[in-house]
Amino acid sequence: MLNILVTRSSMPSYEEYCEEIKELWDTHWLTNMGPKHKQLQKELEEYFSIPHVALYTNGHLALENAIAALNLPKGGEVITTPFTFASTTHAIVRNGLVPVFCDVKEDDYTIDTKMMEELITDNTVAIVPVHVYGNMCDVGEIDRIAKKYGLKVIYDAAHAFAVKYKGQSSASFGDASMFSFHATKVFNTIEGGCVCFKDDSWLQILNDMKNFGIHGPESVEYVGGNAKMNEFQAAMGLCNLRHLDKEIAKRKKVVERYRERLEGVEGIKLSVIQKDVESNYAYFPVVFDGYKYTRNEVFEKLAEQGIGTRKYFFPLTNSFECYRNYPTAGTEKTPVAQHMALRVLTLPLYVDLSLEDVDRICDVILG
Ligand code: T4K
Repeated sequence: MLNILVTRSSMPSYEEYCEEIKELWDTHWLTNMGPKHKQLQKELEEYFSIPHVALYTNGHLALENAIAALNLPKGGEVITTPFTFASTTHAIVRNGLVPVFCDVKEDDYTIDTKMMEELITDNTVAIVPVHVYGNMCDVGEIDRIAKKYGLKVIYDAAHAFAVKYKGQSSASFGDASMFSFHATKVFNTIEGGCVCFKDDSWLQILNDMKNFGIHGPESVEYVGGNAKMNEFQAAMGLCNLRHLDKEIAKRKKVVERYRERLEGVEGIKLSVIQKDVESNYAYFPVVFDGYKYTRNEVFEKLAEQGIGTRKYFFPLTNSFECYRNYPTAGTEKTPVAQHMALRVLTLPLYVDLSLEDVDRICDVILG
């Protein structure tokens, strides 16, 4: 009986983290944009090659704030995908906007730009696409459509840390991109996230909004919340960033072994390797379509052997109970996404998953 979970948080050594947080006992400075926060922000701006990074206590609040910063008219429609984590759709709705669900592509599960234009109405105000599993959306086409119709674009890049398209960081597309630094992500700050953007005017707005809208010592300009990253989170990020390249290389080996074992098996479909994209090997989704076992059977077979997998992303967000009364909801409007959601399973993937364990997982799937 194995005990393999779908992922496992990357962590620095105990000693490295203790060394990083040691000075907090001297300064007693624990949060509110302290020195670790400032340092991580600077290091990430360099890492992403982007003028601005606003750090957050988690990715969800980063996305909510990024959308709020656009100051879009309430009731405006936002084109998005239902093949994502609950967070994406909730962030749109919690901003008083209406999600309009666009279907996804069969080969990489990202939003299908061919279907996008027919969903645009006079009420459309923005597009929130998702670089799902780290696969890049068609950023060129999204940019063209956004410009044609005067729409804002905020990427949910929660899965796309360290991904590059034609050598350019995934952080550099659209009006802004949100990254999640949750414990389960390629790069983590325990919980955490950020918004990356180029427009200098956003800096003050985002920094104010994550700090109760406080603009200056005696001025509150926005109805903000509290979404600041604290110093322990930032310290974890500083440590993890040092090891990231090495870790991604290890993830790559795991993914390559999965591909060696599962590629070409009848009824098993793997995500396409995208042209011009440098992957972060964040997730390993497998679609069981016409295979000798259904997705749910494979899930059970693996679970019986103590191997945890996830049905990311089932159910689709447009089938959530809380969106039942939205006229735009309903999985029948996004048949490809629904087809995938019923058949996809993400297999265990983390830095020190051994190739022997990958083989055992594949043996169970193929057995
Ligand atoms: N947009 C997208 C597209 C997202 O995928 C997410 C988050 C967001 C936005 C929002 O970003 P954040 O606000 O979360 O920063 C997980 C994560 O909680 C969530 O961050 C992530 N997406 C989503 C896809 O997955 P669960 O409920 O599946 O996680 P959980 O707790 O079952 O953990 C999965 C496995 O990870 C465990 O079996 C073991 C391992 N694990 C987990 C934790 C919590 C660890 O090794 N260490 C840990 O501390 O949601």
